[in-house]
Amino acid sequence: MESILVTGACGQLGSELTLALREKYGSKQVIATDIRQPAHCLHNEPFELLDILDKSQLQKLIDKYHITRIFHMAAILSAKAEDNPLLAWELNTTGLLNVLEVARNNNKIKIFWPSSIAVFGPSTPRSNTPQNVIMDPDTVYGISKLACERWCEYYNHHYGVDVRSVRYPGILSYKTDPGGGTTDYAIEIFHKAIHNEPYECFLADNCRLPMMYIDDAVRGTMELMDQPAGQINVRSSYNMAAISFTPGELYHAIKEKVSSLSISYQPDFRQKIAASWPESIDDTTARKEWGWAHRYGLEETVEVMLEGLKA
Ligand code: AKB
Repeated sequence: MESILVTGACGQLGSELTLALREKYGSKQVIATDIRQPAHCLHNEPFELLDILDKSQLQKLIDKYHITRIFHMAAILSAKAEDNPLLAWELNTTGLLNVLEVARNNNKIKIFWPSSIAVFGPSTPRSNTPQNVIMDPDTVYGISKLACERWCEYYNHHYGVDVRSVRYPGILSYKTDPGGGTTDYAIEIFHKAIHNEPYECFLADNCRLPMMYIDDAVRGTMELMDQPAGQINVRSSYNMAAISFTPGELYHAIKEKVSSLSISYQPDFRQKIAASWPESIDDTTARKEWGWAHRYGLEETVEVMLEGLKA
């Protein structure tokens, strides 16, 4: 019987991942943790407060609940990380190292840790970016994610820790707000659309980025964790793709359903971050090794986002 701990369980991905894990394994088997319990958190018990920098508290929870899997989702995202680079580095890297260390001392624990398309940088080929390629991220978030990928591989190769990871693109969801990412525009625009308000986009009209609907991201994450260990050859992080679009294309796709929507463009510092990331991702390795396949195209994503927000 699995006993699962989720860090960052009140965040955008953590919330819906916790709900999906509870659906599959039963509520009591999934311990949601976060540094605070915000009012909008999607789930209740069992919940424990956890600052991921507090390794002894993490160890206490592992012992208390006999944890067998950790989904370590707590992180500071790309745009927010630029406000406080040292805090972002500390939280993103030491947080993961604490999780890897508890797993090193308990070989029953399997870990999921999310990387990001932010590991790529200005010198990376931007179109159909391969699994293995030059990586020179120039954001603190990207630097921390790349360092963490190296740590994951190190702990797997040197200590046999069963850690698995994907490089998430921007994630679209309607149940919980995103928390300070560069791809957040793709959610904000839906909120404006359903309130019949104009949208001022902080990225340029033609800034193409890889994106994914949250149900695909959650399902893919759970599928990766269910594979036999021998099938997982990439222990840094897998490229994982679904759709790619620009703000202009997303605007037109939404406008087909909400004709009142209007948009203007005021690119800010996030445009420079986005311009250093890939436009599209080659995820052949994930598709071959563990059968990753997305289900939501742009049209389906627009439909489900609008319906969800209206409801
Ligand atoms: C962000 O924009 O920071 C995240 C990501 C792509 O990792 N959504």
